[in-house]
Amino acid sequence: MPSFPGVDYLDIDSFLSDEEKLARQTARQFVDEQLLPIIEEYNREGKFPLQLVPQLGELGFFGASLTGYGCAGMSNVEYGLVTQELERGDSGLRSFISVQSGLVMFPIYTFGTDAQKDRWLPPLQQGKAIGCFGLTEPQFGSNPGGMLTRAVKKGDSYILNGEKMWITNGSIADVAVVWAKCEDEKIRGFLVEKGTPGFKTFDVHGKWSLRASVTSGLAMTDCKIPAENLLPGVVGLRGPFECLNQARYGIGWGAIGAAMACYDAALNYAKQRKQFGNKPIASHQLVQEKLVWMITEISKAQLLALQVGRLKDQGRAHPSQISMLKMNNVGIALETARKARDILGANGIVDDYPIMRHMNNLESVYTYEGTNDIHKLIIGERITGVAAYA
Ligand code: TGC
Ligand code: FAD
Repeated sequence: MPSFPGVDYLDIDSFLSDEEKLARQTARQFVDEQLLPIIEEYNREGKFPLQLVPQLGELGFFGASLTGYGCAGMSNVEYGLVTQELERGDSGLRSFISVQSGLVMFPIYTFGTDAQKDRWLPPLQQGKAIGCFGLTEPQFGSNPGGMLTRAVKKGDSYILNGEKMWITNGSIADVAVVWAKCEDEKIRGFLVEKGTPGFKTFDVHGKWSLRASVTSGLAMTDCKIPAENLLPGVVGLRGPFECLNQARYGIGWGAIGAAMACYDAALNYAKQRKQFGNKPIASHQLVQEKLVWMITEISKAQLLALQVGRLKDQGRAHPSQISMLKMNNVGIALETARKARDILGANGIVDDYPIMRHMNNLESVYTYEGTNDIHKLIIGERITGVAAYA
């Protein structure tokens, strides 16, 4: 299969360094050679392609922007370009990387003890261990501050009780980063290992979205973990939110990849498909208008991602700027997928083409890591000074 040529209407490549283009090319080749030949089958069967995980580790994609512990030390822009390519393949694969990197390795790296880092970061980086992140609960999604999960200190242990829901990688994870309220009503993070008595997982079935990704519930019933499994470096909701900044950033780039895949499929189709005589549908103004909307929004999304990435590399990205990146880019990717599906007519609904899979995936991406509307409210609070959540 020839390598994907990319989508670069504004010559944004001229702003990228050779290292950045190399990181993107590595991920592009991996997706073209390893993921695309199998993804429709895995999506149809509702399975995650677990066999790809060690290779993703070897390529340095786990914890890519961290340093030490075998991590690649990529810049944020390099990491973003990697997630863009991975999500061009499938949002499920990018989800796996986002969770492993931004939601599991990042909190251990940033808030963990040396012993926790030594124990978990090398195998997580290599893909020999898998992690998950438990913040959302059945009754608390957009407002995790209301969580019911409790951690009570008893001697040299913590006893955890509660339920987490919609947890990516939950049942395949060796370690779960679980956020729970302590007796002082403050939220803290804990490492819960697979197999701990009182810790159970169950998978969510019947998903029409992110079918090639594992989504689970976590149930903790008098689940006793050693006190040294507390992440000591942070207290309060700031802890999980700092992790979300990392993952939301990768999603903002990743969504461009899904949009690129849909645009590319629609453009190629429109140039081949003929109706009303011998002219391809690409020659009609209404079809061109849709393609023009897509390439314009993809180009704007690329500029937004690159600017937030450059700010992040300088340590200057504000969380609300990352919210704009996630909100805008997932929104335009979903709309791109819908317009692309339209251009393919009936062919748009079958998995001979990637469009409907991306469209369905993007419905989850639109909701997780802060819904589209929650990000509007975050930006609204930043510009007006008034929080409008409650
Ligand atoms: P609020 O009172 O505003 O803040 C509490 C504390 O947190 C601080 N903070 C942040 N710190 C760093 N980064 C951010 N983005 C932060 N946002 C807030 C804040 O300064 C405060 O600190 P302190 O020290 O004063 O205590 O919190 P709130 O309860 O009013 O909530 C605000 C709101 C709605 C924006 C927030 O709750 C929110 O973002 N909700 C969305 C929930 C969400 O995104 N959940 C995601 C779950 S994980 C997931 O979906 C993974 S998908 C995985 C995959 O890719 O497959
Ligand atoms: P709700 O919060 O109930 O929102 C429902 C609707 O109400 C939305 O439209 C929302 O925008 C709107 N709404 C809510 N509050 C307001 C308000 N104040 N003003 C205006 N509108 C509002 N969570 C994890 O912790 N870890 C994971 O790994 C993880 N993976 C996920 C994987 C998948 C496939 C999915 C679908 C979800 C995952 N989540 C995960 C959960 C995800 O973060 C939540 O679904 C998300 O935060 C929204 O919560 P909710 O589904 O409870 O929706």
